[in-house]
Amino acid sequence: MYWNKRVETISRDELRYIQNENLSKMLRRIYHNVPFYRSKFQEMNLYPEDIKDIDDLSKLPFTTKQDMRDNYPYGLFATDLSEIVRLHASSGTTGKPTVVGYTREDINNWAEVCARSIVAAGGSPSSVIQIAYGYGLFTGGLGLHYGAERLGASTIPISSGNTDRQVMLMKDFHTTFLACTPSYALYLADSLEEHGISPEELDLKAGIFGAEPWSENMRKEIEKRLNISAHNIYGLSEIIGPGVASECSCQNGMHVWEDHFIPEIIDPNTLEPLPYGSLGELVFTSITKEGLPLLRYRTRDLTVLNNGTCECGRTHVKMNRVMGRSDDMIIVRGVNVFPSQIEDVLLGIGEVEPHYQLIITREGTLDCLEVQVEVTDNLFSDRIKNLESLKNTIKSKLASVLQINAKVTLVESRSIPRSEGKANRVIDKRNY
Ligand code: DLL
Repeated sequence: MYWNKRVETISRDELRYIQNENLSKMLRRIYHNVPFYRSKFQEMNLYPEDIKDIDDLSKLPFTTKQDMRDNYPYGLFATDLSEIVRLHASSGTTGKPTVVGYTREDINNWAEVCARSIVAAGGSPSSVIQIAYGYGLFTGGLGLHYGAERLGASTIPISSGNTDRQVMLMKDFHTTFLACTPSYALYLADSLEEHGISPEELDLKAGIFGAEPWSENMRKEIEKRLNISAHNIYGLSEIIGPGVASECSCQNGMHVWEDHFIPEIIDPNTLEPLPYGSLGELVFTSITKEGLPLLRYRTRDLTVLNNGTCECGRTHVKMNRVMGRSDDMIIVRGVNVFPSQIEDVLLGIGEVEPHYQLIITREGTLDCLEVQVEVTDNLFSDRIKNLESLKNTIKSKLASVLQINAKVTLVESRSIPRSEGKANRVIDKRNY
């Protein structure tokens, strides 16, 4: 089953023609409308007309999260704010979030790629789709919501959390298709078990899970415990949100919807493009975006692109599951966290030393983040009451910046191991 058979099974030659056309249009748009890109082109003595083929992409400059930060909030938008109908945001590296904007046409294209992704994973117009990704500034909920509605499925916008209610609705509304993070899928499985509901009593058949790394073993567990087929879906706010790439029934890699997003793999150190089959950093150029088209955006996600044929008939290249990051971003309960954001909060509070460690564990199926931070000798020997109040201040500041609750442990000065090189601030004990 396809959502858009013509495009999903298009010949590589025709696809390339469309990509070249759209790339030219996109380059003209950013050159004329985004001063940041115009000056980059000028520095390199380049004009949009110099780039005639996607093979020439490697001549063009990259865009990074730092560029988004430097141009906060709207500096990289290629349209007037009056054309923007939606804003979303994801974690920035420090206090300010990364802001993304969509025109009506962008929302339209986003619904299209999400509909393709849901159908590739086994959804159909007769599906009952429970969307348990967060709604709000996070792109997961609303992105897939529009895709599910575009498909004509019965869409349940339940958002994340409130697990008892999720379980009740899943049973009573005869949910057939689940969309949430893979760790939440396992949490729901636990909850079903607690309620004494076996997966056979449900109508669930398939699901799309993403927004955080997961493994083949985790897939097996989700499939067994929920009695469904579990599919990987990838995306990032800067490029559009969920629906950049998604898995078909072959379950061995995610088709990148290449008529909208051109993927490249580069060596994160030399920044040189690498051939298909090599492990490296994924880079995207969004060629149809109007609101915020990005040129060679460095995702920092490490993976492999494969251009072999796929049994499902789709011709778009496949990316392997994300194997790591080329920066220090971690994902806790589906929320992106940069250690630098935590450092920013800690140093802003004073009274604590600039020595901290983040310990991530999995309790049952849920991620837990513990922030251990050294406090000054004076304070440590101080009254418990003061320590408690400092701990609470840190906790609530972290919650407002990160949108997740972290456990805060105050430790004695010099008790966190020092490193001679790059400080190892993150200890990830999760077993994916
Ligand atoms: O996580 C968009 C999304 C929502 C994707 C729902 C899939 C489903 P951001 O919050 O901007 O956007 O985070 C993007 O999350 O660069 C990856 O590091 C990670 N990520 C997303 N999908 C996957 C996946 C959404 N399937 C960042 N596997 C990306 C591993 C993923 N990591």
